[in-house]
Amino acid sequence: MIIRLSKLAPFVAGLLALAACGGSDDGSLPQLTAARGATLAECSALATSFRFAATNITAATLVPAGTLTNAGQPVAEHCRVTGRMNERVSPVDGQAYAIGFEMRLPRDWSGRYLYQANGGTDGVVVTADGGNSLGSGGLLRNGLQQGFAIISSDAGHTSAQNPLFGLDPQARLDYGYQAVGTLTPMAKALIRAAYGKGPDRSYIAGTSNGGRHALVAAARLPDEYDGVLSGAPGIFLPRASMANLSQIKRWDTVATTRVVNGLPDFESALPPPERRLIANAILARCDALDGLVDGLVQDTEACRGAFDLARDVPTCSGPRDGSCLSAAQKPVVVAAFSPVRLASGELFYPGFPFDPGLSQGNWAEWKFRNSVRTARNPVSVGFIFSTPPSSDIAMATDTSRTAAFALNFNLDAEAPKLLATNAVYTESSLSFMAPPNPTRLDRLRDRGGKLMVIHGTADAIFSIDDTAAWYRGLDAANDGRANRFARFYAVPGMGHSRGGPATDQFDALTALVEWVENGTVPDRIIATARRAGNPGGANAEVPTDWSPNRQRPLCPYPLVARYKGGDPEAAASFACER
Ligand SMILES: [Ca+2]
Repeated sequence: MIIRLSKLAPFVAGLLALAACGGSDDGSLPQLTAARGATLAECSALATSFRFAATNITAATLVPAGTLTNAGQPVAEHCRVTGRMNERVSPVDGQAYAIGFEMRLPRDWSGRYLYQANGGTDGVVVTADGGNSLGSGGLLRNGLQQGFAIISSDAGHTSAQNPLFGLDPQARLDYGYQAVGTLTPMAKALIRAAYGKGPDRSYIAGTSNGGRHALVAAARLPDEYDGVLSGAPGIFLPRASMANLSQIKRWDTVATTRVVNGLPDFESALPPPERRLIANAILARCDALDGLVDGLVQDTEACRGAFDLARDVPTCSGPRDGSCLSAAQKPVVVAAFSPVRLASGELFYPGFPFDPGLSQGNWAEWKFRNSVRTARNPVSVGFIFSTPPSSDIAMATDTSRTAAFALNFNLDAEAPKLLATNAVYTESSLSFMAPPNPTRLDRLRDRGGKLMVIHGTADAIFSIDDTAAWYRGLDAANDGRANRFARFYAVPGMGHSRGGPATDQFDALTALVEWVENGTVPDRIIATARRAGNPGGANAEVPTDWSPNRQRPLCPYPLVARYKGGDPEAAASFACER
């Protein structure tokens, strides 16, 4: 069939008109203007002069230059304001709750506001310095040093209330998303009071649970934030916790020691020598696939087809001695990297790609200890993510009970509790923890906002495959052009948020600001390995045969850093390609 151009003309004209008024049909999106700086006008007076609904300012103090330092450099003079919002007594558990926060307001301000989203189960007002809590290891310049006005909060409960705050329905919602929504307008008003103008540009950044907070804000608060930086996001965090717990029983079948220093510990199921054995077998098959044998597997996708644990790791004919895996161990390890499914066959949580970063200590921390010894997973699942919450209150303080919870964990019986509600807990944990419609970020996109997600390939708790699946969904929802406003970068070898045999030092926040405010597309982020002498602090897991400051580009998914020749330690020797 031939359609005459003249018949299409009105349609084409309509498209052009749409594009001209900021529509997305030609691929262009609005360009936000750059922030303009200002100087702090008020500090100590804010303690009494600043008024905001449901807000109690407890102190406002000038912090002299050099009181804080980062990477050996002083942080300049700034104002620290502390306070609480929504002070209340829970009608459910009788506890006093509030959303505690601090803001740090630099004397010389860039005009930018940063919500520093914190990790774990929150409960701590981490210093609002925009430092390593944003993700990356050893940031050379933190957010305060870059001139951001920064807020940090406990997300609505104290560390003493961890994890039993999950018994209070409002504290659950604050932890999930409402604390960010409550604090944001107050933070902007406080900035206005301190500088005489509100922020020109607003950012939210964090890693792990903080990366989750950031992604949730991208979906729930697209008008409040111009730039979102999400590290190692637990997009579906409660599922990741349950998936991890569902493996413990299987690990136990090959553990040789079950108690270490008086506490439950299953790391003997796959101790460091055996993880190094696997890492070396992965490297033997996959290191060269990116063009350079350098201890890094950039082409994770190709490695899936190239590496076969059953075939490539020797099977022990005698006792386990670090040179082999037992016939019983191999299927347990394979299962730990495979998708977790319910008995019905429904996918519950994706698997994990094989990456040599499993040799690191952080991998064991998340794979084994947080499900038993530190009790993080059992108590989060039991008290915060399940409806109704566990009635075994003793589990909050007794690691023998959390170990028992993990060893007896029945995924099919527990999974429905993530979606359950009742008269007291009216919102399910997947609803309050995950971004609603996580692939529909149209509002953020259409107003010129930008999103960057960074994830370690060897993350042992939040799977990079989950993040990749989310990004593919986002791309599909954007007709294959999500990269106009959202990019996702893998960090090969890196564990959860930082660490591992990896180039884990990178300033993604500056790249985000450049993209949001200047339209500089972050086609690559330069990342550095932290050997001894790095001013941000050394990473002991960087192999000694790497140059002290090895650099690699972090490439936007699905591109891979491929070696093109030249200095093998320099980022410029690599191209981001398919
Ligand atoms: Ca390589």
